[in-house]
Amino acid sequence: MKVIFSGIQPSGTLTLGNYVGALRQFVQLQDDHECYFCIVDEHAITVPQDRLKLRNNIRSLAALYLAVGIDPEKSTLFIQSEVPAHAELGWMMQSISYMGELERMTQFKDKAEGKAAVSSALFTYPTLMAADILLYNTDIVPVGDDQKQHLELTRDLAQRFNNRFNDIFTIPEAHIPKVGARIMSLQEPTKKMSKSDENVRGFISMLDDPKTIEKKIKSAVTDSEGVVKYDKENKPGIANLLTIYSSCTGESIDTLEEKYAGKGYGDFKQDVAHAVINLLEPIQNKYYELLESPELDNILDNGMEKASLKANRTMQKAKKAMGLGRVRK
Ligand code: ATP
Ligand code: LTN
Repeated sequence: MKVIFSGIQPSGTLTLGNYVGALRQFVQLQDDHECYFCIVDEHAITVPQDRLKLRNNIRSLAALYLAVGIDPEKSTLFIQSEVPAHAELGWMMQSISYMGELERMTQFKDKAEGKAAVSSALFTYPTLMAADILLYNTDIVPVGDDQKQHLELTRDLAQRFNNRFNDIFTIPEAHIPKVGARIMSLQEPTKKMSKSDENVRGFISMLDDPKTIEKKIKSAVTDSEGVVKYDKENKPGIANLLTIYSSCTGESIDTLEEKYAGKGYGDFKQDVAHAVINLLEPIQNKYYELLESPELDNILDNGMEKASLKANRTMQKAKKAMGLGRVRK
């Protein structure tokens, strides 16, 4: 069975973008793959975090993973910082990566831009991500479009390690959805929808109530043409709403364009809002049931054990290959 690994940062409440670009695929993949899904809290601290908020976000993300349908009988769900091998292999990956290749990462450039204090961890972030993936002999990494570059780097580092030391790591491949790989901000439709956006009207949180969802979609930036047509260049707002609608209901964008031919943006936006609400409501109900339950802790304990077992095995091989530690006499 092929191995799947993916991670999400507990850096805020997940957005519709996270669901469509990442989470939803995870659920589909777990039936016929060995799956590891990780709450990457060590990635979240590459930018300042409030201690209590981070704690809450970690638990909330675990509950959301389960609420969307991750089944702990099929998949291993765990918290990155509870498996120390991640940070350890991350360090080893830093030793084989180059400043130049990390400087090219667009996520770093975007997140560092205009900031007075940028942590060195934000810069080396992709080496930790490579470690996450490589520890599990991962074949496939389901992610949104924005992670493509990090995946390329992970492949380069794995190949470099294998050539330089010993053939230990599987070379992973990215798995990017065809529709919805990049849901855009509702306020600035040329920017990706992001859970850490300062403008909350830019994103739909997976926990937003129906009224809020309606309000956000109604105030989404569009254009003055009044035609519901997919044109990413000239009508990025409408193109984004069409993608959202299509991702929520499964109807193709062509079908939707036909359905709204001759109709205004008002009707269209109302229906987009309903599609989103219908998708999120059952997930939210399940989420609130799970959040405070001890069952959630049991699942995370089990996940930690299962993940550690596999990660530690890879760690031992990697250390030996690099010449770290000692051999008993
Ligand atoms: P942050 O804004 O806090 O950096 P984020 O919202 O970009 O975070 P991540 O935790 O970095 O979310 O991403 C989790 C997964 O969701 C990744 O696979 C990423 O590719 C995917 N993803 C994030 N935003 C979107 C989006 N707007 N559209 C599609 N997929 C997305
Ligand atoms: N870098 C990713 C989150 C992430 C991840 C991973 C995704 C960390 N480790 C391993 C897939 C596999 C992000 O910012 N979305």
